[in-house]
Amino acid sequence: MSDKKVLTIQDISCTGQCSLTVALPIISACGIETAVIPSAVLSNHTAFPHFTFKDLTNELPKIRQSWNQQGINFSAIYTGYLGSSEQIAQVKQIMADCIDENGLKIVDPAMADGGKLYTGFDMEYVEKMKELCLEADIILPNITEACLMTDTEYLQNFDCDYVEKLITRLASRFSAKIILTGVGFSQDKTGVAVYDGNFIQYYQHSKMGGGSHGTGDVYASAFVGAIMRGKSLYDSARIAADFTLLCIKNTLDHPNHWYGVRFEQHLADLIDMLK
Ligand code: PXL
Repeated sequence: MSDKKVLTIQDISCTGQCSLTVALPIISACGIETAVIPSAVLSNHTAFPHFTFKDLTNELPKIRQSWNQQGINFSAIYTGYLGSSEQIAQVKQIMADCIDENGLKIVDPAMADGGKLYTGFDMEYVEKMKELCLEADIILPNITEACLMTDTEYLQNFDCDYVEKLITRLASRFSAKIILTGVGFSQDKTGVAVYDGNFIQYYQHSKMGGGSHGTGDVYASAFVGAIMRGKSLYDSARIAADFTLLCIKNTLDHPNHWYGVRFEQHLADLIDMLK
């Protein structure tokens, strides 16, 4: 197996099954060495009624300088939820200084869902996130994030024309390949639209539940694991969707488990999907 190394930069929500606590186990399970920089430490994610928040922006330049002195670099850098708009400049610097030549830059602009920004984010953060996406090789916005990044009205129900408009607008601003998530054209279907720079391909599957917290992070992490294992853009998007769906199904009968998805029992299935 390869000796590729991924660095992922996102928060540690100490409990709540999102960001680093799903990225680290999922990418590692894919057989890929995974390093982390925590962007912030929270007691739990921000969909809980209360949370603590410690921004770690000041640590980022120190970590970068230490790695630069020691020649520590990564084959890919994958970013998710970041601590503040000020932090994004530091993340750009890490992307420039700590990546191998031809390393892959993957940005999940994790900042919004269901038509709304997550608690704590504002339009200044959106503007900075757009700057980070300019650096990326692959971006994985959901529909809400794509709307915010392209000044497009958010629609809950939409058709193919709307999705193509969103992708065209994203492609005119960003040179990255695009995995647009949460793309479903009927009540009981969802999926992704994959734009490789030339064509759009869709992957649709059944929709389970009314949307669960942390599934964007589960999806992006499985995608990163698959692409690092040499799967194509479309196959990685499909495998990540199939894995996320299994995790959601595994959580539906557990109403107290509203805060995340029970992904752990399906890591073995993900490993199988990569064979
Ligand atoms: O899953 C996205 C996410 C990550 N990290 C934190 C969050 C959220 C979504 O609400 O609050 C802290």
